[in-house]
Amino acid sequence: MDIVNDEYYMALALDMAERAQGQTHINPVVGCVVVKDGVLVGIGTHLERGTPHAEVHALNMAGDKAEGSTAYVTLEPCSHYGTTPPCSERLVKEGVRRVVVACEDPNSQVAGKGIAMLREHGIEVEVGLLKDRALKLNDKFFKYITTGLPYVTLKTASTLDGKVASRTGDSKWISNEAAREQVHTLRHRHQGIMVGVETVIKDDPHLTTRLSVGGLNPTRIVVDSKLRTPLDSNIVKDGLAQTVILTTAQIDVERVENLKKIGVTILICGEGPRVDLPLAMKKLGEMQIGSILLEGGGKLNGAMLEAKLIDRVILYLAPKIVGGMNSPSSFSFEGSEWMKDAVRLESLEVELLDDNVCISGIPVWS
Ligand code: AOF
Ligand code: ZN
Repeated sequence: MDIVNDEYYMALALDMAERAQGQTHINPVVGCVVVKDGVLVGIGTHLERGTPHAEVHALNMAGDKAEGSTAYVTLEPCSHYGTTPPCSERLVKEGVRRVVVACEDPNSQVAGKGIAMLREHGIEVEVGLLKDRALKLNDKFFKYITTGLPYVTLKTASTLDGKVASRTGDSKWISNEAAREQVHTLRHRHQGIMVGVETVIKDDPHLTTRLSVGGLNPTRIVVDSKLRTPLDSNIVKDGLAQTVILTTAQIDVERVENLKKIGVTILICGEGPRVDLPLAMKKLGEMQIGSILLEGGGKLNGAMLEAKLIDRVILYLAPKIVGGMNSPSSFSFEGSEWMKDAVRLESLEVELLDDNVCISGIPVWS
């Protein structure tokens, strides 16, 4: 049985925030719980950018009971006038006695100022309860708000020998249903989904989110230096989400116009011959794409890895060995000369999904 204490209530606030992942655009996910004399009197979650913050929902629910209460918040309450007035001010106004915060907000407009404001008004503030969980929950927000660059998750599904197709190119299916459902959850939780043009030509995917409960479709991003994306491909004509093509200055003007006419956004990323990937990330960040799920193919995975543009790697491994001297693999690049120079993953997590294994970690750059 759970024991009712600070951690119990903070865990509830984190649980609520966790469920809203993917729907807050470039904003963080935040949960807030208000407790008065050991009784839950208000709960709230930030649901969508431009709508009230978590604290506002919870305090509205608590009403008069907020006075003398404890508020548990997964992220430092804001101190700035953004789309909404500052939450710190509201907590003061409602007469909250104590605020427990899981982690600070690195947004330079806030960054400690929210906590300071609360303390200045005599509110008791404790910071750091379940901090690690809170930090992981908003890893995408933290990267974007501090660098202006999207957080990139590389996802790949392969056989045990690292192949993403057989020697004849057959790839349906490598991973099992549970793994494929997780991938759609990942799509829902990222603002963009990125693939190489070869994938578009070969598979003609929609790159949409297909979960049993629906979900948000990410912006489709294609790395296509020579603008070979077919005008009749699904991502161009299905109208299910925005499509952005990353290309170079070495392209045919008429083709650009044709694609623009049907609603595709074209971003010129360098003089060529290849797409300048660091520049592409900068431009996507400027478009307020704060997170990207990279879904291959192997060459693009390799290039993104070599450019050190990956923040998390998620590998789904199926218990199969397919072989093939030239069969495509998850990572296809020149590679390092020495094993000591291999890209290592840290903070490793391993999950068993029926007979598939999911290995996830954060790359360490040497
Ligand atoms: C909070 N509680 O629930 C959230 C916070 O554009 P705005 O006005 O929504 O402001 C967004 C910024 O506010 C965001 O970058 C982050 O620093 C903070 N988000 N703060 O106290 C919340 N979502
Ligand atoms: Zn706020």
